[in-house]
Amino acid sequence: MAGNRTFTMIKPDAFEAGNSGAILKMIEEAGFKIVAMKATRLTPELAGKFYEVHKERPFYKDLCAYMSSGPIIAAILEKDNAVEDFRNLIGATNPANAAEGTIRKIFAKSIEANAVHGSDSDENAAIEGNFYFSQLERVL
Ligand code: IDP
Ligand code: MG
Repeated sequence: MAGNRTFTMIKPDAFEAGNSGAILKMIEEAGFKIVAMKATRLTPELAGKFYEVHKERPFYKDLCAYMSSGPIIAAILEKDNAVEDFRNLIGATNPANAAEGTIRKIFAKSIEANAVHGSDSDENAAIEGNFYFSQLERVL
């Protein structure tokens, strides 16, 4: 059975551009409930940990520098079929390939600075939510 939670970040490009509110509005209007949320900032080391699965990829170093370049918003979201529905809401990794009306199509600046993160599986949604939020911050 598909899980009902996913994890997202509003990335530094979208936060800096003042698009956090518009993105959160799209997320809520698509039926996701915010069950934990905070504004924070990654260090390069923490970004490296979060994206460890990509450490052999050529873009890893740049990605860690970019993700620690400014504030972000981290959130746990709830909806039926959350992981798949949220990936559909955000669109393809490269905004050039993202469908019309998706968050990345509207707000992303590049394949790297692509406005938002969305978990790719129920298992990673739980791992990523736990990375950012303590048990006390996950009371809902
Ligand atoms: P996803 O965020 O759509 O799941 P992943 O392949 O998991 O995409 O990549 C993680 C993040 O790494 C992307 O969201 C993007 O910020 C960055 N990224 C992915 N592919 C590239 C690339 O080819 N060049 C630069 N950055 C990339
Ligand atoms: Mg991914």
